[in-house]
Amino acid sequence: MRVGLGLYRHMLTREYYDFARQAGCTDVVVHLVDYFNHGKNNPRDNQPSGGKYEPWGVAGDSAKLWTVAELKQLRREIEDADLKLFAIENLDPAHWHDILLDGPRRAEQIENVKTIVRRMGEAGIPVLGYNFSLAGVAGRITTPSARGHALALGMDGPADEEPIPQGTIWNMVYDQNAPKGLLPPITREQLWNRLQRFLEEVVPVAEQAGVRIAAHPDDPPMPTMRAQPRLVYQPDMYQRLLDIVPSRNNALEFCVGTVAEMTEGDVHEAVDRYSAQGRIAYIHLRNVVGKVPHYRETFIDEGDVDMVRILSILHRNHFDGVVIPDHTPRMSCSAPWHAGMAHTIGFILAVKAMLESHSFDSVKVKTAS
Ligand SMILES: [Mn+2]
Repeated sequence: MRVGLGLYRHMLTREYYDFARQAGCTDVVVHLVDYFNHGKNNPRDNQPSGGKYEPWGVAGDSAKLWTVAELKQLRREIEDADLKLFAIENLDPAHWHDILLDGPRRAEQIENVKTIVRRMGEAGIPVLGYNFSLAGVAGRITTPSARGHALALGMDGPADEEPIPQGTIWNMVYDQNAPKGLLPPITREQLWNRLQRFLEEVVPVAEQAGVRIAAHPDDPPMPTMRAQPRLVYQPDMYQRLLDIVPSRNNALEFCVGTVAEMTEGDVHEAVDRYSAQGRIAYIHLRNVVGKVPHYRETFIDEGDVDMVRILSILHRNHFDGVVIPDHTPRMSCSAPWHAGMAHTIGFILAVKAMLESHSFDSVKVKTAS
């Protein structure tokens, strides 16, 4: 198990790399999509939040894919700071909206994704995280509900009143000139079929390129959001995704907070089940109180999830990927994002040190049961 930090696009600078290294990380997971582009209600000093139904921002340039030279340069800059570039998280809606929507540009956009995967392989970046979701992350609210009245995200009731408008997908606007109107609703099986076709076409290319594509579950894990179905909103549904193409390269970006918010199953058992199969590429770690549609994000060391147990299960199952903090509540200081991340990383490193230390064998025996 290695410990990393997730960095948004505007954080891909030496200052943030040094911060990650100083906090004790060996790896980084980078976002190349600028979620904050023209986002009215989505400040850059926070995780992308948006309003309950407001998109995060405007998607990128559909004609411009990330080049091998750009990816290699990024990798070099990160390695210069003594870190590894472990993963790129999320595809740009501009590059694959019609794969999600089964739209007229689907064939062209499947080629986009294959090209991105091949280029990542050439640049030596081992993992691509993605989120096969129409509504994406919507319906959340911010309240001072974490310890010490820290501002944290949460949810209070379903989010189906406002369907997705045309030109918007996965929290982002990909077509600012789209005709007025709403996205027509589809069935859950139609959406599974779109995912299946995507995996059947892309995973063989990922295998050739030596890249793992890794799925985030639906966050928040509601059966529907904005009047559209969702795919992975209970722990068992991850298995269906994995079984579509049984390959190490068809993997998971396992989000502990999201799985803990699911109404069925148990997050500790799910971590055990999927890490034992060797199918988790990397982990988002965050704690939470409650389950959908009523939950609150919390600091790592409070909340419903037993983080020592999660990390000990990963250790016992020889998880060889990266654990990164997901989101944290905003700490009261001039650098709330940094403080939250450093606090979470410190906690993870302490548990990791304990698990790897021979002086704590008795603790290991106890937690491994
Ligand atoms: Mn997550």
